[in-house]
Amino acid sequence: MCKPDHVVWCDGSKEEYDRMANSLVKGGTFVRLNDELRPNSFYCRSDPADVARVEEFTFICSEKEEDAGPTNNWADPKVMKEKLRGFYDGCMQGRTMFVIPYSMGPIGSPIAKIGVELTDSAYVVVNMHIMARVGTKVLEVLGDSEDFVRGIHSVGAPLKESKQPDVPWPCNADNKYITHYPETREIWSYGSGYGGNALLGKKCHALRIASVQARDEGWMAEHMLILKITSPEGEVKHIAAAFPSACGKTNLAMMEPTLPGWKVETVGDDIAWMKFGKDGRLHAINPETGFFGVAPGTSMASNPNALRTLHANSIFTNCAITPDGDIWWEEMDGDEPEELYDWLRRRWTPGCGRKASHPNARFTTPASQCPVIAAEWEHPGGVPIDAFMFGGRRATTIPLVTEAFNWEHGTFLGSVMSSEMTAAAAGTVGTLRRDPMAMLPFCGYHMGDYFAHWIKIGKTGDAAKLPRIFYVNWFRKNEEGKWLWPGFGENGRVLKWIFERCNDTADAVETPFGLAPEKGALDLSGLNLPEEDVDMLLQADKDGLREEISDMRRHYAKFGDKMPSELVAELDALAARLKK
Ligand code: TSX
Ligand code: MN
Repeated sequence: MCKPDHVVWCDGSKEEYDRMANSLVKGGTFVRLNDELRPNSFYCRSDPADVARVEEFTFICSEKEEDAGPTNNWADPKVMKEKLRGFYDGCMQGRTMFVIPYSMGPIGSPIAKIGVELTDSAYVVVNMHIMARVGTKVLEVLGDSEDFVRGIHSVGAPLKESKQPDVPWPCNADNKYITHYPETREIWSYGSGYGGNALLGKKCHALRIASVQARDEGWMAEHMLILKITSPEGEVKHIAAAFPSACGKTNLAMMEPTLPGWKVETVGDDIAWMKFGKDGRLHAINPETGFFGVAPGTSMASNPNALRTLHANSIFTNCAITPDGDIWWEEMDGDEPEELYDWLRRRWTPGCGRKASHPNARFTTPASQCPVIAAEWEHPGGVPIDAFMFGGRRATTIPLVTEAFNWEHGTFLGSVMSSEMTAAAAGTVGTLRRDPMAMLPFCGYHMGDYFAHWIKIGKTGDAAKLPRIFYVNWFRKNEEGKWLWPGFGENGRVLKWIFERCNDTADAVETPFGLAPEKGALDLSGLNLPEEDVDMLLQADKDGLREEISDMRRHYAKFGDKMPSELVAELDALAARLKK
């Protein structure tokens, strides 16, 4: 169908990576960075028409429209495939089709899953080398099994004339389709070479298709970081946490706690796959092997361990490049360089009035290079999860930390999760966007059925062994618009309270929203926060919440009769508690 000139089976070797990176340099897609400053690393600029995931062209093509639900675009699978076959016909002419067998999760892990991505993008191949386990070793484990996700990807830019020159970033500016077929576990992607549109193991497989598999098979595929926390006494717990974009998920996954003796280590920064173990607890793996992180804003202040991770062997897309051949982005440490070239290849100087890097510029970097990667991050059985955290960016109303009364209440808190929009997303800055469990763009089926799956997991599990659920908000402000919470490494104080709640050694008081730290239970030693700031920070604003009930009801109404009665009851109970 695609009519490539060549077909190459990727073996996943270092030689393959080096060969393909070099060919990308030769073709003008990559620039090799200064080997003294950024060893074995590459700089890449995309087409300006291909810079982010395209949610309006992302489809869940389930047999029945109802199964995609109101939060996904739906198209009939037969109709969509027919249309795409038209696009795919000859789409790889003049190009090579690469066959990438990959494993999401440690190869052979009982929680891992295999996929095969066909792609005509060498950029995808080298990024997949960093982000997933790829190559022959995956095929050996797969053997004759038919149990793998089938993915096809094309940038949609055939080279029709035999000597037609290629461009640095081929893509199809007019037609982009990111399509998922949950029943047949297929992904068909066309027209974009960027991130989640093209690296099919990540959002397409590990979240959209896997969420459907998880529902069918009784496990969980969640948009969550996984961190390991160790107390000064050496006791270990694991926390999985879901946040919408622009809340600093990667920063939290790698943070350096300021409280003496406490240690945070990283298991994953984006996706968690969880299954019940023989011990009755939920065990999580990070299905990925790399971090595909937003570059601008990543600094020694916000995330020192990310910067230490990407010191070498990394790919940088759509940031800026310095005259001496290193990368740069906004808020990176040190002075602004006197001169650089921006992501659009233009000369850039400080104060010129433009951003040097695209707001969605990315680094692709190996997780194994993270100085705080947890020793057990590749454990095939995963890590036992003690707590879930949900959170969002809220200047008002929502307190710093709340513990849910129980699993169903925690599921409720996750289902109404909300964030104020930042400039990055379309829409008015400051408006509330509800993003249940941070899965809005990533759930491969009806969100009401997804909520029901969460409720079912709660009924399957033994209440004493299920993760406790917490809701956090690092972003509360006072009336003058000043941050009430220092955030970043100081968030370790919140993690400490969560840790101690899991051991029943920290006190809490009941509030209408959930359980709040009792006065003195949250370790604020040495912070010198004004008492009135602390009071405001730890309190849910009852009036604000009361005003939000109708918005929550409208949010639930979208899911119609798929909405589990348990969650409607939780919303009614919250409304009743707020009336008192
Ligand atoms: O990532 C963030 N985290 C989590 C860190 C582990 N950010 C950055 C968000 C954008 C991606 C935060 N921003 C956090 C936070 O906890 N908190 C804030 C808000 C904030 C910003 C600056 C300060 C304080 C709070 N600076 C000073 O108080 C000096
Ligand atoms: Mn993500």
